Amino acid sequence: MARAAGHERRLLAIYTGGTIGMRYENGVLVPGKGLAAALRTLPIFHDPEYAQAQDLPEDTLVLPPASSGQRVVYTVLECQPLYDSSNMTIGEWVGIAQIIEKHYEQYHGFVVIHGTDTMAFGTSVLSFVLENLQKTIIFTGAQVPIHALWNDGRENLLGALLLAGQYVIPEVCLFFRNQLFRGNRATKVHTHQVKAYCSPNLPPLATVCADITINHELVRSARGQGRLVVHSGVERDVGLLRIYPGIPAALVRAFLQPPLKGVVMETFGSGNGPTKPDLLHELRAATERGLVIVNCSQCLYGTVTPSYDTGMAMVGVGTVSGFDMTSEAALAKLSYVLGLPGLSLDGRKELLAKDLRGEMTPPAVDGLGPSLQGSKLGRGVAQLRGLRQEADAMKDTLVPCLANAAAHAGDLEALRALEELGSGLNLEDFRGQTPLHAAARGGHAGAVTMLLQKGLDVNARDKGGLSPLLLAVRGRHQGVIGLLRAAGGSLSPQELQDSGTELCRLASKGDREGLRMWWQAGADLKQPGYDGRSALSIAEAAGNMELVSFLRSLKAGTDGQAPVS
Ligand code: ASN
Repeated sequence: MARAAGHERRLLAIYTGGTIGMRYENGVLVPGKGLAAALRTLPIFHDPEYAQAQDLPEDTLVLPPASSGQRVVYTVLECQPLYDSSNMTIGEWVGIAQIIEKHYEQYHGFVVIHGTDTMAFGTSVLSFVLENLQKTIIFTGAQVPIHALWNDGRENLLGALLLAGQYVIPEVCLFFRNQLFRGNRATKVHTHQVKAYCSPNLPPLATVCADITINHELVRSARGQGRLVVHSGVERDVGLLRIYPGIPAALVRAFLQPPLKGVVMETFGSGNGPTKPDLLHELRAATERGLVIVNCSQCLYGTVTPSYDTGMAMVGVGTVSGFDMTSEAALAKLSYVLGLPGLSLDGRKELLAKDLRGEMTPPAVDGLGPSLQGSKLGRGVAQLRGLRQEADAMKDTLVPCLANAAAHAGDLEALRALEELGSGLNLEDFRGQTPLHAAARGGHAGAVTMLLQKGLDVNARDKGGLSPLLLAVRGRHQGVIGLLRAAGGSLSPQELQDSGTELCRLASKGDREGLRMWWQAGADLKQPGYDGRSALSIAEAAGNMELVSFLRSLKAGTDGQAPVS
């Protein structure tokens, strides 16, 4: 997760319908057009002066400045038709994913304004069909229309816009009543209270109160370096079956008939079901002819564990454990996995048992595969596979940190060895720092040159918005600063803006070398500090004439900035 850098952040707000924009017709609520026009009249949603000065188009609104001074500019795309989300299907959610794909490069993030009834199905579907997501997507809506005098829509929409505008949380999220949830972990739990959503098995990714608190360790880092991929070919013949006491086998048989290809079965407690032979016979017959059954619990909290005979029976008939997934997530995952081309049935079951998008918490050690639980040999194979998965996961976690340690130490040999492991060097550690950040921080010109040659982004920003160039300035690594500048490195507007106070501090200490580093990195030495004074005025006030003439000499012939060598 990163605090987003840049003065202006552009969002696309996709309005699909839902109570938030609804109006009464014949005494009942129906979707209402013209949400952007309504928002335009509300000062918390639109600053007309800024919009006019920037000549923003009619469909584009801008929030008043945030405390950071950042502007969130958002374009409202009103879908046609607008839906009560009870009428939405997987087709509409894939459609939203395709809208995001079409506009992906134009915007920093996306807000999806949606009805609450099926929002968790929508967020779950998008979480699977979007692969290599690098930007924030936040669904939100309301229990009371935004047009009502008192409503929850304003707060929810404002929070979603601020979070999507100011933070890079590369996940499909759901924001409701001050809490940002991972979309495939959330579920609607109240028909009309404004605290309509909860995330039973994963704490919120962020909470918005007096301050925004991000739960950093929960936010998944961006996966893959490639382009966004939208998996539109989802399987629609999937279903949800809730087991109830005494459910007749004949009813289950009727439900499991073709063309159904996958079923999420909601069982009791920790995944237990009735062990009536005729019912088990129907379930087994279905899995044996290739129907995929995912076993989820009817309980909101906790996970599926076969600790009872009645739970083991569900394993025995060939179901796949849904662990602690919500039914919404399980159904969306089933559609996604069954829609992937070219996989065997066992391959699909294996994917279903894996955590793909943070949707579930499989057991840490004995992650037994779905189709390998019957025999001793099968369990051995599953454990071996679990070890391999763990090793892969460990590699994914360790390699970026090792690469950064090697780059920081200037150890080219270690960097080459890590590159040969196959993940390349274009990696980010838990702080969002690339090996180029680390090499710049360590001041190793050789490592910097190598990493630039390997194509690492000279202007990559870490989760705090810092560039390799800024780290080189802080470390006073003159040679590295020159290399980064020559490769197109520049300080971000935020870094430049923040430099004023640091320049004044250096001037007050008479630190010529420190000032030279900033100048070399392209900072404007006239940049005022927090009290409006510049480094020069501080040097003058201190009577440090040597520093004054030094600062004047640096400025000569330029506008205060160093030329790029
Ligand atoms: N029926 C509405 C919908 O899902 C409920 C809401 O948005 N609060 O579209």
